[in-house]
Amino acid sequence: MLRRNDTGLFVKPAPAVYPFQWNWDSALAAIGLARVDVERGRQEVRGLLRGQWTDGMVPHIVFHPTSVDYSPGPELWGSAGCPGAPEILTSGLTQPPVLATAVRVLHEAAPDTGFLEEVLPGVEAWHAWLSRERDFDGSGLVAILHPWESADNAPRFDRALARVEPDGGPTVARSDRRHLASDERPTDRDYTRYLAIVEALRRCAFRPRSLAEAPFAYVDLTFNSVLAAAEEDLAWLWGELGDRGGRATSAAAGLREALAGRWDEDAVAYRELDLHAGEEQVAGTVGELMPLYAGVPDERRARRMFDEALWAPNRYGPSPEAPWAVTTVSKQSPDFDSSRYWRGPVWINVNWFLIRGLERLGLAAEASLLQDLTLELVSTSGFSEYYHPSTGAPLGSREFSWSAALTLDLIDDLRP
Ligand code: 2M8
Repeated sequence: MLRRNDTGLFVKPAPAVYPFQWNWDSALAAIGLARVDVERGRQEVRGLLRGQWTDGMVPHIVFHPTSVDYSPGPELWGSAGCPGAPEILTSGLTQPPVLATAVRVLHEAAPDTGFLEEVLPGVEAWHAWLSRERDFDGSGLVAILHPWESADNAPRFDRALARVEPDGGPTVARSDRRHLASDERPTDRDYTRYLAIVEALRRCAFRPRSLAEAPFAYVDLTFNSVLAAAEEDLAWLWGELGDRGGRATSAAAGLREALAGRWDEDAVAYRELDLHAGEEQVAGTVGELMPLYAGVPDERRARRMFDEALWAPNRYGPSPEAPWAVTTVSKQSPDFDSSRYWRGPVWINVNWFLIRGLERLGLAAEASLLQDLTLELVSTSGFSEYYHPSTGAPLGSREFSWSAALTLDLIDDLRP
């Protein structure tokens, strides 16, 4: 299936809906490719870095020249007119930085210091850019400037998004509508605001000097947890080249400490922050458990998070009415929706992050429970973009690359 989605230049996230190179999709694809074709995995990393901007940002979409019908496409971004953008057209946003982790997995599968010398400076520049450009409140945590930089229409963004003035955004046709059921996708109401944010950011070439130029700014814990783990992996990779990786080592420690400071004892979750509202919140989405992936809680706290949140039937865990876990939104939340995109369905990448986090914190039995359930889900319903938590039915696009790639990674653990 990954081979079918392989254009030769990059692996498409899915056959028709997402025909270009998306950032974290590619990194997650490379993690799976490390199990079957390491050189092809390295190509994925190289392809993504072709889209890097001179200031370090690795964009969320690289529009490799292919003749496909996708909207909103490169014209929405106008990257060619932005200082520091590469020759190849890209979006002006970024995405959770899984790349360093992918490079580490590739290197562990087949060590190649030549490859590290080639790609680590780019990864380093991206991470440095994130802390330089996106730490708006000096907390050590970075902000996303658009829901497209994380889990698009997750309810945690609703309030911040509602504040965005929808007028002024361009009107574009949505190609997703031609391929997928509209009740499984973000609404038009959300979409007009997504476009209005792009329009506002485009006015400053996607480099707001202050929050006043960014209509949406959110300290997302999925993004920050992925970054914390990636900084640690980057420091390890520099070590393979005999370098101390000083910036990455201290960034990893700083991020972990800042994440730890977001713990909410009553909610048994970590708090996120809408920077324009200035209020930390627990909104009942799985992002609040993601610091598990970065090894933030100690074993005791991680166990509590597992028992009282992640695996709790009334929150994210399996229940008689919804046996497939983990849900992306707590079942207690009034916003829980079993079919709509990031508002409830089960996603394989989320499960994979949590499995790896539980393992690193010493919760091997708990990690296995989630791993078994995840593998059962893909064997029952195939490699879909997301899944209905009650029926396990495939939702969104079929033949979704990261679902297949991460399955390859998970089954590799089962080899004797
Ligand atoms: C989704 O995002 C795109 C826009 O970038 C969309 O909604 O059309 C998200 O799930 C995102 O996380 C993912 O990287 C992308 C491609 O799979 O699709």
